[in-house]
Parts: sequence; structure tokens; C-alpha cells
Amino acid sequence: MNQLSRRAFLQSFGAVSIAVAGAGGALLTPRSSFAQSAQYKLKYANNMPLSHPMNVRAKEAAAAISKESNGRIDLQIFPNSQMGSDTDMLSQVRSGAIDFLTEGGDIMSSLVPVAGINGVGFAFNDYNEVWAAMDGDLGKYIRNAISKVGLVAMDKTWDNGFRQVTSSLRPINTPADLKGLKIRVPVSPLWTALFKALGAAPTSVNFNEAYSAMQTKVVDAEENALTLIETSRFYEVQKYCSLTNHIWSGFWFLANERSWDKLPPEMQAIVAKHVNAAAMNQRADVAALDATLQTKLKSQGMVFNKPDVAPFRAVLQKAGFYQQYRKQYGDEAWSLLEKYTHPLA
Ligand code: X2X
Repeated sequence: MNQLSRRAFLQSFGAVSIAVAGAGGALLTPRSSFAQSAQYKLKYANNMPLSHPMNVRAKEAAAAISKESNGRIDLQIFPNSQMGSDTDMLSQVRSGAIDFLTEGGDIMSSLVPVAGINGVGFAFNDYNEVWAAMDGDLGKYIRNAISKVGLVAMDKTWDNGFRQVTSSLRPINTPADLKGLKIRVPVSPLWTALFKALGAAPTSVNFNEAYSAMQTKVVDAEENALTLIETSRFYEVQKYCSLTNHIWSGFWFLANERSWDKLPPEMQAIVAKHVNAAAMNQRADVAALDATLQTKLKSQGMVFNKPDVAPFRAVLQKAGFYQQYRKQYGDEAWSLLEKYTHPLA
């Protein structure tokens, strides 16, 4: 089923259709014996394939939530962009058509500019810096900004991972290798600006169309974390993987504020507890996969290289990229970022 007809199908048949329309045909939502009588039926959508740790852990959370609420809450999962593109789903969670969405700060930044700040190139050196920032004052600042647009962000950010550049044409060793490279980036002004500053030719494509953009050679490259490159089978349409770690990205677990407020406090507590616990497990899954997936991706034909990132940083500095974004995000947000990283601008 193509994307459009699948969406129309889902819209007319609702959550039940997950059993037949889910990628790979798997029945994702745990249909507990309570589900029929659930008082709170909550739709949670995401863009990741079924096998991604996000869906594995969300499924566990849904089961735990159902159990602890004695069947009063049924968290129905719509994975794999079944509800539409990233930008569509963001509109849907705002309107209340869906109750929960996990979405990247890159996509969120059209609505909440500062949510894009984790995408400043070569900011985070490692996961220690990332989680200190996102579980600390930077995350708090972003969650507060998110709360101003009618959305509630759960406390724990989910992991997408450190992003690497893949290409069907050539490995990226130096900034010169990026020159004119047609690279798919998420729909995010910051991502586009970053790759433009590095000399590439970025095109914004929503995630649900990224694979076909590569397959049809609309683009020759993309950038994502290894977990996603593997679970989304990008290795089928990309040959080289250059370990640039240029951006760390994560997912905000968002609730529509009205849907959230409809839940009594004790039900909110159950949802938050299990969703945040799932986030912590999902982080561990992604970190473990990140450490092992190179071997698997090599056996699937990918060729790896690890460039020195100093020349890439230097190009960005020279282009005034960091100064520009410092101005854009403001000194307060910027200093919260730099509190956890090295000085950037
Ligand atoms: O669209 C992507 O590449 C993704 C899923 O990694 C995000 O940044 C939201």
C-alpha cells in the first residue's frame, strides 16, 4: 500500500487497522483483555520502524500502563509514519487528532525554535554531555518552551543517536568531499543551514520519504544514526558511512495538552512513569546498537571511514555559523548549551 492510500485506510478504519497495515504486518499494540473497556484510549504516533528500539520499548510501556491502570488506559501505537509525515504528525498532535507523538527537535523547531538547538553542528562530544544537558538545564529550558505551544514534553528525551553521513557516491573524509553533495536532511532550517555552510547541497525531505528519495537518486546522501540506518534499511540504497558524529539528535515524547489534562493526576503519573522508564531503556538500547552495528552494516555492504572533524568545525567557524545561531537562539539558551559542551561561539 502506498503512503497515501495507507493513510486514507487508517483514517477510515482507525486503530484496529494497525493489525493489517503495520509495517511487516505485525500487530504492535498489546491488546490486553482490558482494552475493550479502556476509559482512556490514547493514540501515540511515531516515525520509526517497528524494529527500532523506540517501538520495542513503547510497546512495553503500553503494556505496563495498561496493567498498572487496571486497563483504564489503552495506549495505541501507530508506528512507521502510518499517521503521515513528520510535519503532518506535528500538526495532528497540536490539533488533538493524535494524543502523543515522539518527534525530533529538528522538526519541532518550526514551532518551537529553540528545540532545534541540539542540532548545532559538532556541539556534543559524547553521551555524557548529551544526557547531562537534556536531563539538566538545557532540556528544562526546551521543555518550558514546548509547553508554550499547547504541548507537554515528558521529562526524559528518547534517543535517536549521533548522526553519521551516508552516501551512495563517496566517503566523506574532508569538507571538500561534501562539496555539491545532494544530501537529504530533515525538514529543519538549521540542518539545511549546517550542510550549506559545509558546502553540500541539502534538500529537506520528511523521514517517511527519505528512503525513496535515495532510491530514486533525488539525493545521493543522507545523515542519520546507525540504529536508524540499520532499522530503516538505508544500507540498501547507500554505500558509504562516514562517522562524523556531526549532530546528536533525540525525540521529545509529546502529549497534546488537552489530552493530557483529561487524564486524572494518578493516570498522568502512571503514563509518565512508564514512558520515562521506557525512554531510559531505549537510550541504553541505542547506545548498545551504536557500538555494535558497524559490523552488521559492513556485512550488509557498507564501507566505513572516520574523518577528523576539526576541519569541518573550522569551516563552520569561518562561515560564522556558530555566531549566527548564537544570535538566533539567544544568549540564555546558548549558554545553557555551552554549559554542557565546549565553548562554541
Ligand atoms: O528525519 C530524520 O532523519 C530523523 C528521524 O532522524 C529526525 O531527525 C527526526
